[in-house]
Order: sequence, then C-alpha cells, then structure tokens
Amino acid sequence: MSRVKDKWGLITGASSGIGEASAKALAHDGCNLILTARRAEKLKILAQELEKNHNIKVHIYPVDVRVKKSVELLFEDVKATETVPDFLINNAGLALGLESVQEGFTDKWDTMIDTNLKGLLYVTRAFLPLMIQKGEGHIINIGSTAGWQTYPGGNVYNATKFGVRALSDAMNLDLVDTDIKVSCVAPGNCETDFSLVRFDGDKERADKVYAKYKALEAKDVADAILYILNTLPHVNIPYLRIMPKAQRNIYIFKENRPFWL
Ligand code: NDP
Ligand code: 8X3
Repeated sequence: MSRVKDKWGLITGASSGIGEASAKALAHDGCNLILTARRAEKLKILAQELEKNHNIKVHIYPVDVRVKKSVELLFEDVKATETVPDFLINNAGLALGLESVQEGFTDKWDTMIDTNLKGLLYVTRAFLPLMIQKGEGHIINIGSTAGWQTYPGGNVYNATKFGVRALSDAMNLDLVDTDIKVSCVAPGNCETDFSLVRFDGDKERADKVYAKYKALEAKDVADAILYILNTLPHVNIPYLRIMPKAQRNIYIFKENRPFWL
C-alpha cells in the first residue's frame, strides 16, 4: 500500500505542470490534498476532477506565495480546518526571460526571487512548526538542474535554484532532531508551461526548447516525488536529479553538442 494514502499533501503551484501532475499522482494513491496557486479557476477544475475520480478530500486556496499576508491567510484557513500537511511540496516557481545581467530587468529579478526563494520560505515557515508538532513529515523543494550549473542568461533564475538547493541542505541540518525529511527534486528540461511563462507567452520560442529531443513530462517528475514520499521512515533522499535521457547536463543534449565539442 502506498505510504501517502489517507495523508495530507500541500502543493504550491498546483494549477499547472509539475504541481498539477504531482496532485494527480498523490490523489491516485489516495492522498488528500491542499492545493494552492494564483489561478483559482484551474484549481477548482482540478479539485473537482480529483475528488470525482479518487476517494479523497481536496481543499483549494488561491494564494500568491510572494505575498506574506496571502501565505499567512492560507495558514490560518488551513489551520481552521484542523488539517496539518504530512507533505509540503514547494513547487511554485518560474523563470522570466534570458537576458544577461547587464541587460536584465530588475522587476523580473524581483519576481523570480520573491517567488522561488521568498515564497518557498514563507510557506515553509508557516507550516513547518505544525508539521514538527505532528511528529512526522516530508518537505520536497523543487530545485532544478539550473541549481547545479549556470548557463548564459540564466543568472538570477540560476541563483534562485542554487538557493533552493542550499535551503534544502540547510533545512535538513536544522531538522536533524525531528522526524521531518527534506528532499530537493531537481529536474532537467520538462515540457510544461515553464518556457511559455519564461518567454512571456511566445509559444513558438517556447516550443523550440523541447523540439529536438524527448523532454521530461511533468508526470515523470511526479513519479519521482511519489517514489521519495514512499521511502521507509528511516530513509532520507536529500537530492534527486531527474533528466531527460537525451540531456546529460544543462548543455549537453544528444546530437546537439555545443560548438566547441
Ligand atoms: P508551470 O509554469 O507549468 O507551473 C508553475 C506553477 O507555479 C503554476 O502552477 C503557477 O500557478 C505557480 N506559480 C507561479 N508563481 C506563483 C506565485 N507567485 N504564487 C503561487 N503560485 C505561483 O511550470 P513547471 O511546472 O515547470 O514549474 C514548477 C517548478 O518546477 C518551478 O519551481 C520550476 O522552476 C521548476 N522546474 C521546472 C523545470 C522545467 O523544465 N519545466 C525544470 C526544473 C525545475 P499560478 O500561475 O496559477 O499562480
Ligand atoms: C528549468 C530548467 O534549464 O530551463 O529549471 O533552467 S532550465
């Protein structure tokens, strides 16, 4: 039997991509869900589908993780239902643009830092004490291969994902005397709305990112998350890197070598 059955999982950024696929994977295995994102209508449709197809409870909350007040309200609302998450999947995140630092837009930098780092911290700070009180739990932070290697124009996005990796390490240290596990799941290129958002809705440019090879699907990452959540109580997986077979690091793709190789 899956270890997530009858537990509660809180997922940020559940309206699309990896967050949505994770919600589906957890629901399939009988996990109740607290789903958050800014697009309430998408969450509503997803919640209805999951409650209809699986015998689980799904609570949805429109939340902008950049806004401390919005996260505080989420915490108060969840607490009022007397549910404490067993799993927290810090997934909400984005990249904006590919400009060099010297030509970058500070508003985009603010949005990436506020979402990928500060949002993750706000949500974690709000829920972690209750999870510790509950006695057992698991935090999964969605990092990236961009948190292992930089690339031209990746700058601030890279910095946020290196930061997610560092925070995951730090959380593991801070939580050593508890039964809370922390894992950083770091995917390579995964075909979601990520590039569409990065390139401000330019679908042609976004599609090119995934055109010449088979990228990961969101479900592949969700499967990895489910694997981690299913490990025995004494097992912790600090990092899990998952890549498309055709992508061996951030630059090296099958049949698409950089010019110097
Ligand atoms: P998507 O664009 O499909 O999903 C991003 C999710 O984040 C959406 O549900 C979005 O919801 C949510 N989100 C963005 N900003 C906020 C915010 N301020 N408050 C709350 N929710 C927010 O992309 P992915 O599924 O690919 O991205 C998920 C995570 O995976 C991100 O952290 C990304 O960095 C990471 N990642 C992605 C990779 C890829 O190649 N796709 C590879 C490695 C890591 P809404 O807009 O409704 O608020
Ligand atoms: C997303 C992967 O390489 O576009 O984190 O930064 S990449």
